[in-house]
Amino acid sequence: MSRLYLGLDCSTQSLTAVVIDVERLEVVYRRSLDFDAAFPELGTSHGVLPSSDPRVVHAPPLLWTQALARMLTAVAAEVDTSRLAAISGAAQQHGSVYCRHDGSPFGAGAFDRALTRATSPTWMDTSTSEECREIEAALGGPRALAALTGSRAFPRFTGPQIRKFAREAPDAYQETGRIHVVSSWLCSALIGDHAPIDRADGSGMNLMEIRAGEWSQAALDATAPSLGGKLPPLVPSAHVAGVLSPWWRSRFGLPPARIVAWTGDNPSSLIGLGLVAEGQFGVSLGTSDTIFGPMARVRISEDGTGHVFGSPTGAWMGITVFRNGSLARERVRDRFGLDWTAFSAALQQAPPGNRGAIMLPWFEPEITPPVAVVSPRYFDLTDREAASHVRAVVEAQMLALARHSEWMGVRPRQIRATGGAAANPAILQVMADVFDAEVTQFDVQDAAALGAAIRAWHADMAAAGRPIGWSDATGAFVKPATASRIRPEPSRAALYLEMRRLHADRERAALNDPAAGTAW
Ligand code: ADP
Ligand code: XUL
Repeated sequence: MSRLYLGLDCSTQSLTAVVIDVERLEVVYRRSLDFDAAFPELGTSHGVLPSSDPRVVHAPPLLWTQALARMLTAVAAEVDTSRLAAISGAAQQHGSVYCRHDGSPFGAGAFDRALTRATSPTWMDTSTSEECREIEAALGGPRALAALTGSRAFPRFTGPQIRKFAREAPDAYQETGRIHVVSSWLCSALIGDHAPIDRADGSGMNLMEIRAGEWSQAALDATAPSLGGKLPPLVPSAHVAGVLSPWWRSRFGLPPARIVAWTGDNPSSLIGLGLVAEGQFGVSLGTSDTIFGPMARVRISEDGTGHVFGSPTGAWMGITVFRNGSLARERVRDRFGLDWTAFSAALQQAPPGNRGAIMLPWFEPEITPPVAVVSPRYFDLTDREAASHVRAVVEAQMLALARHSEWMGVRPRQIRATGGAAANPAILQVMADVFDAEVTQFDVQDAAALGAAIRAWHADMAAAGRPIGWSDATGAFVKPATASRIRPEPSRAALYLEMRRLHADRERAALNDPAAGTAW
């Protein structure tokens, strides 16, 4: 009887499930659950809670466990789960969940009773600049922190968020016996006890020594009191954390499947896109835009824009993250009253290079480069035509992706694109032209969930003493969408090299001068 593996991805706005059949080598099930639509009573918009301070972006952790229960109800009804051998998952990175030391609420399915804090700061939160500065100062500056943990301090990273909580709510912090990331919170829910944090997601906390894969005592001390005792252990991503707890089995009629440690959505997408050798690159155009690729050895981003995370393979990955991804594209789309078809048509109407017009689409505070306040900028973008504005937002995003990934030291020749907006070939053509690289669209939206399913299979085989190689495991499932290869137009290569320089100039001007490029 052929075995099945379930991969889950709890992203910002939705939970996705993918089931693979490893004898037929096919994805046999896919389902996605939109948080806002499925749980209107929790009051989220785009997966997060409304807030009077735009820097504070939280979500209720019970949203994620309720979504897990709703999803497993569907999986149990629609999949032959008697063949389910193992489950793993991925989640938005950096978000933190504050729990009691006692793990028994997980076993009882009483996830609300596990909590010492009702809401979780998410990766979109930018409210901890002060804590970032303090942590960096305590550890010898941003470069020293990056050399130690793989990244300088970023407001969304878990360490600065923990520091803020410990300062603002010292009693609740003291009551907190375990601090999870979103991935280990959901893994805990499945095994019925506190789960470990895998090294790939653990590297997004500013707390782990990036080379050794262990908590850094110096970083713990610089962050919050008695933090070491509150963190779960770090484990390799292939660690089997337990089996599906009796609560899920009796409630949903599911088998005692192995639960493989959960990881971050970006490390999981690395596997789901088959990126297992240095030189390969992925770009995810989701709520955030990210560019990432495997790294055989640790290279630190000198200008401080990128991060080095662990890879589920045990090596590392470089990644640069932009907050103004899909929501910025939507902002421009909606401003001109377009749908995606009209957006794509408008994109193709304006000439490549947009006659030198540059937008810096900081419609929300930006991560790369760090921009603390909402401040979109417009340089030589004087008309109010949809075409030039659509072209400007997409070109700006692609130029930023290209420029702010140069620190990884490898020039992308082939890019695998994923995420919601990778469904749009017009956007991918701009990506191909700006990078002067071939772009292949991979089964969009599901890369992180597919990566989780493949990781579940890979770890289950290793645990059974029959290990499989990463290339074999990914190659079996990771296939480009039909006819999705988009080639760069050679005549545009020189133009976009010039645009890279112009974009860098405009960005520098905007960062140095609050009034630069403000009119449109
Ligand atoms: P996340 O996983 O980060 O929640 P997704 O990868 O699912 O996000 O991407 C969702 C986004 O994809 C939507 O917010 C929407 O803006 C975008 N999207 C969907 N279809 C298209 C399209 N045809 N063109 C451009 N963007 C699209
Ligand atoms: C990565 C990051 C985002 C989230 C989105 O550093 O902040 O990509 O993981 O889910």
